[in-house]
Amino acid sequence: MDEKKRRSIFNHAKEWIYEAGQHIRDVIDEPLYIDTKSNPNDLVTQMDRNTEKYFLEKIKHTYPDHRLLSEEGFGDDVQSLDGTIWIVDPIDGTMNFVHQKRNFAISIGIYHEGLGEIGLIYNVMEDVLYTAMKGEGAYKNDKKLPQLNEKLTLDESIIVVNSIWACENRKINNKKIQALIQSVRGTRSYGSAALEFAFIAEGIVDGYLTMQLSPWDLAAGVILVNEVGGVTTQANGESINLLTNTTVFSSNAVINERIKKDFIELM
Ligand code: 2AM
Ligand code: CA
Ligand code: CA
Ligand code: CA
Repeated sequence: MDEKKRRSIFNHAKEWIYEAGQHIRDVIDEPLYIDTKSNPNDLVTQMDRNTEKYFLEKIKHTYPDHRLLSEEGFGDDVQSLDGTIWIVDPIDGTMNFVHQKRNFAISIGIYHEGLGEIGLIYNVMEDVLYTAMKGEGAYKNDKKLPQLNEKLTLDESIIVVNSIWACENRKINNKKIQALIQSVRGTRSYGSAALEFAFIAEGIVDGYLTMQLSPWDLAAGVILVNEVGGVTTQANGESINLLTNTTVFSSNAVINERIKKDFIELM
């Protein structure tokens, strides 16, 4: 994708993400209609659906040849990475949205022929927008983020983990995770994968290990992390497939190999 095209798509995405976020803030105290999906803790609200429909309408109107891959099912049935694809999570951190009315984000990753071109992650209630374009670095509210700390050591690192260490047919060696938790300075869990990637890019946490994410959870985040010199792979080190659910380990490059080698064992 040429630079002018990328810039123009970026400007639209930025305008729309701000508008969608403004709307969510405007109606944040109105009643929520909460449904559950795969299990009683897997929540969705009318705001997830309405926000996704908003992006669908904007994208299809402005870019009829672009496709949308998104969580709540209003987008396209995307089976390949051909062409330009918007990978959108209308609300990432729905449980936070429902319970806390904060700590959730809108995430947009835009890929062209399988390559990450544009990433935007909007922390809606804090009005903080993280953005990145391929080869141009990452930004927080238009301020360029520095490259990640090249002198970071494991014992000075903060790692994002959550409490789910098994899913479907994947399990992790819990003993090694305990050893990892004891080897780092601290752990955190924010409940929004998109924000967790953005926080790595910002350098306020140093890694994120999780057993199951979907394409819309990570599409923008991997672009942001990449632009500041971080590394994102599956937990076993293989590259991420943008069309399937996946394990993820994303971190500052300095601690990446060591953690994968010494602490992550899938069984
Ligand atoms: P969501 O809020 O858009 O569903 C919670 O730790 C984070 O993991 C959120 O970013 C959440 O996205 C994501 N997630 C991915 N798969 C999930 C699942 N099966 N159940 C709950 N959260 C999931
Ligand atoms: Ca969800
Ligand atoms: Ca999500
Ligand atoms: Ca979501």
